[in-house]
Amino acid sequence: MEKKQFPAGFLWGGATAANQFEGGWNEGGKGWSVADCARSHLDTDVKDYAKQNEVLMKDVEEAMAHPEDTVHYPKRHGSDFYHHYKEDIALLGEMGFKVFRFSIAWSRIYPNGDDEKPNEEGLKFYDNVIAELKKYHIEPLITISHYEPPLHLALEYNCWYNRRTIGFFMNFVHTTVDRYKDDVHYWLTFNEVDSMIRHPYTTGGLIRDRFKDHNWDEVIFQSMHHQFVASALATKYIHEVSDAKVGCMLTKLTYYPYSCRPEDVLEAQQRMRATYCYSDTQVFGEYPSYLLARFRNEGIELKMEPDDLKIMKAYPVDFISFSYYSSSCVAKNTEGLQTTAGNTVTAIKNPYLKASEWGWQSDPTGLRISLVDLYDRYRKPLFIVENGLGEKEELVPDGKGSYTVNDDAHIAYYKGHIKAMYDAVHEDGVDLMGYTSWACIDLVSESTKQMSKRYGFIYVDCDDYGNGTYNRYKKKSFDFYKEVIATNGASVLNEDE
Ligand code: BGP
Repeated sequence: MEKKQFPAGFLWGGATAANQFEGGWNEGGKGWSVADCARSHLDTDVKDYAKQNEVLMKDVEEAMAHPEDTVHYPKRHGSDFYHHYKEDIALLGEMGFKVFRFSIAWSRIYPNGDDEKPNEEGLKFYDNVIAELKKYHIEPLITISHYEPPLHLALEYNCWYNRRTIGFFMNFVHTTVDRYKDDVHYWLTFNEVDSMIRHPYTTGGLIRDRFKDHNWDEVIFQSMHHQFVASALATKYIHEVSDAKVGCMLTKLTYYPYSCRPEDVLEAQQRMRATYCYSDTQVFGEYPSYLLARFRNEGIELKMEPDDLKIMKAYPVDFISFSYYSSSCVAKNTEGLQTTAGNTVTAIKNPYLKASEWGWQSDPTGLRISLVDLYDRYRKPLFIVENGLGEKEELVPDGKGSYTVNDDAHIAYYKGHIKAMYDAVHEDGVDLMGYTSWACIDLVSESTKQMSKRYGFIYVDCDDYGNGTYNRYKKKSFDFYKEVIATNGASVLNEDE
């Protein structure tokens, strides 16, 4: 029988984001970003997302008053990629990565966001990163904005709520695209564009109590509207100056009805649409009718310039990228039902799935369902740019004078998801460009700001308080993934035959 494997040219790799990975937060001329003021939640329930995502002015002032504090603001140190990039990329090269997803810290290039000129030292850092990637024939996949707006834009302009931020963002886009266009073939405009709703501070630079007199939902959708226009303008520019492909990036929240009661099925359908409305807007280039209905019914009035809708229509994305970690259930009547956390959401627990320590329920079949749904809906290539499992781990001697982690749970998670995506490609005819696991190297978690929620193939010796050597160690999954890439998936897909 013919060996199963992924189509030739499948882009295997891993993903990171500057705000959680890069560190060097006050070096090389970098300015403050909103992420540098994101406080860790070591003292609260890590499953209680609602409280964690509301950032007030006093929180930002407190953070700014303590520029030396990297304990409570762990994104300031991240995994210190800023000083380890050569070593890290060499390890990715050793694993045979075809693609590496990372983001460019906006405040490293424009320290305040509204500066006249870019920071040359910041640009040089990414020149170096890209040069290293080239050495190992690794394609860069760049997220232009991943939770990193310059803090100054939040304080001076209310960031994405203010239309002027489109212009500031486009300066950043012009500078980075001009600089790196010869070496970059894949760009994503905004990470999880929908996350404005769940963490408006990190995504949109929106500080809750600066909008006391406003309709908060209107603030969020207005800010998102500015991002939709900015994304279309960025796509236009990238297409004008290069052959690169541009993708949107969606948090793929997959909901099942808790029962076959029609009301539960309807509830699940509504929730799924509430997720799809963002990719619908970026792929079809227009607001879907059901989102417009919501605006109408809730009295949300967006301020638009005459050409906004034309711009959105004229420059939709080329492909759809998304994150997928787990699935959840929903019911019309939730009384007496157990809940659990997912990626910045809380929903009904699925009795058939196992949850991680953070409550996220692993569900490889849900990935196949998600791929099929997205492809049927859009008929454009898909790219899984985040998928992984956060686990607590321990370093143990590797018997060769160094250390390792026996991360069997990661390996099991990847096996299940790789098989599911193969079925989606092979059986269901989905056009899938590639797969970048989250995160290929341990980094600070977004939702809880913990280092101990470890995703990587590579362990970073640093704890939740920032203590450690920041040395890198290969986990057991390092060789596993190396083999997956070398065999284009065959090592997993044929293991039972
Ligand atoms: C996605 C984000 C990432 C990320 C990941 C895992 O939503 O794009 O930035 O970190 O989820 O979430 P967490 O870090 O909270 O475990």
